[in-house]
Amino acid sequence: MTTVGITGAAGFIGLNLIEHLLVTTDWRLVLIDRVAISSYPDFVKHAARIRIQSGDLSQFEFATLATEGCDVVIHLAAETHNDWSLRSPKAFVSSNIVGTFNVLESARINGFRLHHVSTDEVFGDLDEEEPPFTESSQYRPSSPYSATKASSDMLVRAWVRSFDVHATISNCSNNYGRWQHVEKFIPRQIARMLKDQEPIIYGTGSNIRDWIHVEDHVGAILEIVTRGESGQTYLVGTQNEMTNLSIVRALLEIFGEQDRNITFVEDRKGHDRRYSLSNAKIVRELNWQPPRRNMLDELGVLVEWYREHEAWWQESYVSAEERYSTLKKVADD
Ligand code: TDX
Repeated sequence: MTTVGITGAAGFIGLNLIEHLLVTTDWRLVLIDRVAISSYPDFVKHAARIRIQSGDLSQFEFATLATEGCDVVIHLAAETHNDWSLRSPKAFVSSNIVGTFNVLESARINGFRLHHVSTDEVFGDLDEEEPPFTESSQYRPSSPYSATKASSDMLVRAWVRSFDVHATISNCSNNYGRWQHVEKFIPRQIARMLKDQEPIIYGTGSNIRDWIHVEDHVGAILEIVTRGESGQTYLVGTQNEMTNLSIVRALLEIFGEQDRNITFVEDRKGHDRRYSLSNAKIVRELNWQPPRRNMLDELGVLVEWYREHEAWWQESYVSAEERYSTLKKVADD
């Protein structure tokens, strides 16, 4: 039976991946995260095939110990929020660069295959009329977050070439779906509207993101894990480009509050204008079927999910909003 390690298991993509694997495979799972995972979805009935490893991947000994016995490791663990990276970049270097280095060194010691999950942000941004990024686009990261993810991708490539580590990389566009932290754009706006507060948009709201449902991203990761070729990078996008303002307007419509005010705040520093990814390679080489979901319908489902799971996000919401208000104070000073 295959044993699969998942780093960042308690995070947004991790939880969706675990739920999927528990239902669709008989794989043994090693759930690796700094954050306690036991309070998340009901894993009790699958306990026999789950091992939990709690600790920090920036510690080498923990990384090698946690991944012992794994045939494959799907590396999701990362600090991921651009806004926080502008304020506290050091944590991003530690988690995203040192953490990935330790996972790669563990791959040499423990002999597992690695799939490294990365982001479209490594390529920087695009103007409206430019064609989507491809696997050969130049790396031009804009924020400390994207620079550390770009660095981690480079480490993976070097370890494949220099040490014959078996590894694949995927760069995905913006994800939406269940279990996303309320610090991020869509859940933040949903949480605010559920609390009768105005949505908050950076700048004019004209920035564009290419949105994919997290369950479709999970499907793409598994295609790559099972059929991807070592040393290869695959871009995962759906060409579902939306402006931030159009998403907020869609959410207001779902809430039946088209007339509610929107608060436009000072723009994020270095704010990337547009992301867009070509999925031609993963479609051609792995026969991945780009999903055809209607995002507007999915947003309605998501609003209901966040309404029903307030107990899960309430505490994070309070601390994220507190953190946002201190960012604002720094900007005002
Ligand atoms: O309150 C907000 N208002 C707002 O207008 C927040 C939190 C964000 N925004 C804007 C900034 C972006 O243009 O919404 C857009 C999306 O913001 P985020 O959710 O912070 O995502 P983004 O910066 O696009 O980065 C995301 O995509 C790539 C993820 O956070 C990364 O983890 C992923 O790698």
